[in-house]
Amino acid sequence: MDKERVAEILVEIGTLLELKGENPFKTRAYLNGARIIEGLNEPLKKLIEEERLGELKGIGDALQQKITELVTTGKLKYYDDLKASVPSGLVAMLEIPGLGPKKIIALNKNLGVDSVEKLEAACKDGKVAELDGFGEKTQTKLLEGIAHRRLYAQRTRLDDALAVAEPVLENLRAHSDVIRCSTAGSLRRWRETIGDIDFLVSSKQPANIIEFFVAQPGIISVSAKGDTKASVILAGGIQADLRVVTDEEFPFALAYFTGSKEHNIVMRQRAIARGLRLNEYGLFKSKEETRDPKLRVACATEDEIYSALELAYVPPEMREDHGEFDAAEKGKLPRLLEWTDLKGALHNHTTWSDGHNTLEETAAHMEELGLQYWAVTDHSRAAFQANGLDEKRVREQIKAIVQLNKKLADDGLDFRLLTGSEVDILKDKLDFDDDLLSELDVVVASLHVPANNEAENTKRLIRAAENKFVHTLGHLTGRLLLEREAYPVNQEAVIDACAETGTWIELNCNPWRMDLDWRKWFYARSKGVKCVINPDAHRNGDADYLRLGAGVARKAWLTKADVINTMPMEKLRKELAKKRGG
Ligand code: DGT
Ligand code: CA
Ligand code: CA
Ligand code: ZN
Repeated sequence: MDKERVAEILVEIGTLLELKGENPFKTRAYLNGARIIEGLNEPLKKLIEEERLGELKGIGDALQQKITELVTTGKLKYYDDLKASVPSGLVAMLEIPGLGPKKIIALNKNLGVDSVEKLEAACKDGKVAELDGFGEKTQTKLLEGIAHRRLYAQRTRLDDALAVAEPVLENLRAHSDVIRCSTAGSLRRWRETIGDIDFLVSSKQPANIIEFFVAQPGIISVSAKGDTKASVILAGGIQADLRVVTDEEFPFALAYFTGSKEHNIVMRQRAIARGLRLNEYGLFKSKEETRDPKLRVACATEDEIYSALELAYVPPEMREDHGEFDAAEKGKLPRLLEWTDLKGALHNHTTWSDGHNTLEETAAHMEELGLQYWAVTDHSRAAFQANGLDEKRVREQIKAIVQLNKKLADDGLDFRLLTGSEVDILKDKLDFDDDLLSELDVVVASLHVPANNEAENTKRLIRAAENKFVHTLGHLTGRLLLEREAYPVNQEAVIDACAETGTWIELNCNPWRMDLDWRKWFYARSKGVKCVINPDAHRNGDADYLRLGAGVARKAWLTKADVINTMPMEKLRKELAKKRGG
């Protein structure tokens, strides 16, 4: 490890200590130490070997030992532990202009703010302005800073990307010069985060399409504009690329720009193996790179390109070179779940804890959507910051739901709410005892306050899975996309335990989470673990996340039979009873 990296880590330690509210002298020692190491004019390694680190003024015993560990082992346990002990949301807040550790601590202490998102909400509610040392002006500046940071952030969550892409796609589709159009790239492949949005259009009038595209509402700036290509920055700071091709080229361009790059590489190799050439302009009867239309193998659709390469059609979500070629060659691609297969959801919140809609509003909305059931799994007692329910309130809620269901039945409706809880997994037990859990239709168990220790978290989750009243684990890794990493956990071990105990695993399709990750579902499926796609809804509009979740489930190769909440009500009730021995 070179001295620059060592210095960087020392600075980071100083900042983390500051965020923890440690004594300023300790913090300063690390910053000083970093400066000294950076300014060395002999090799750090030599100093350590000759045990002369201690001779440097300003490098005390503790620093000496840490620098030695870093340089000799390439790691520092103290640093790893420290990093794990500070919420990454607090660290992320450092990136906002005008926010230093002191202010972040004040925000955290007084308003419970521990992420950029919560800070934004607090600013919008006017709560930050009321704090000592902040004021109206600071609050406005922070909001600007947050917007700015978002504008230039590297990737965007799927929900945000879809929200800006779909209206543009609709407008393109309605344009009279557009023959065919589609999104492409990671968005069409339904990745959980998107780098830039790709649009593809076929037309005989590319210039008209380009002009129309760069004049779309919500475009902040135009970064490039050519005869058949344009790039723009959309609201929210997302970049979007448009390409206009001829209609003969369209299927080839669509396949190419949908990617993934890894998938394309294998496609191209298959073409070469058959004496052909594949690129964004076509599949050509040629051994050389070409775009000569006379040599093109006519394919009207992507489907025909796959056929020409002796493959079954691979849905865009599967194009990640995750085994799709092997399956497509053998005609063994699974028939993927469709989002309209989903009949309800088993993890949701209402005003009884931290949700925004009442039981009545929730039931009315979900019934209107054509769903059959919706489990109300408000937080348990330990989640006091989310207004978790104690036993008494859970039992009151059960009564309220039973009553509401009776009313639904009297009105001749088939839709039902299910009773439930998102019970916290505590250090050595669940937040509720089995008696109460046994009274609930649906029990989701979630780890909201994880340890900094993989074995410990793994043990807690396995213990939850072993409880026969727990139907499913909630958001297994606790990650928040683009904001917070997963807590340390042995996912395979937890999946194994779920397989053994008949516990389902949630694909939490709240777009911040998408947890369990689609890549891990390959293992879960191989173990026969069933999936529940849950929006973790906190307001009625969150039911829309089911569509996002189904897309991500398709990336995981999940079929209707793999997903519990595709079952109609009566079958679901039987499944819910199974683990309990019913
Ligand atoms: P993103 O934007 O980072 O979320 O991911 P993509 O997959 O949308 O990547 P992007 O926008 O850079 O390119 C769109 C597609 O174009 C990509 O999925 C595959 C294709 N593509 C781009 N560059 C290359 C390349 O160098 N080789 C190959 N084979 N394909 C490429
Ligand atoms: Ca892209
Ligand atoms: Ca792109
Ligand atoms: Zn939760």
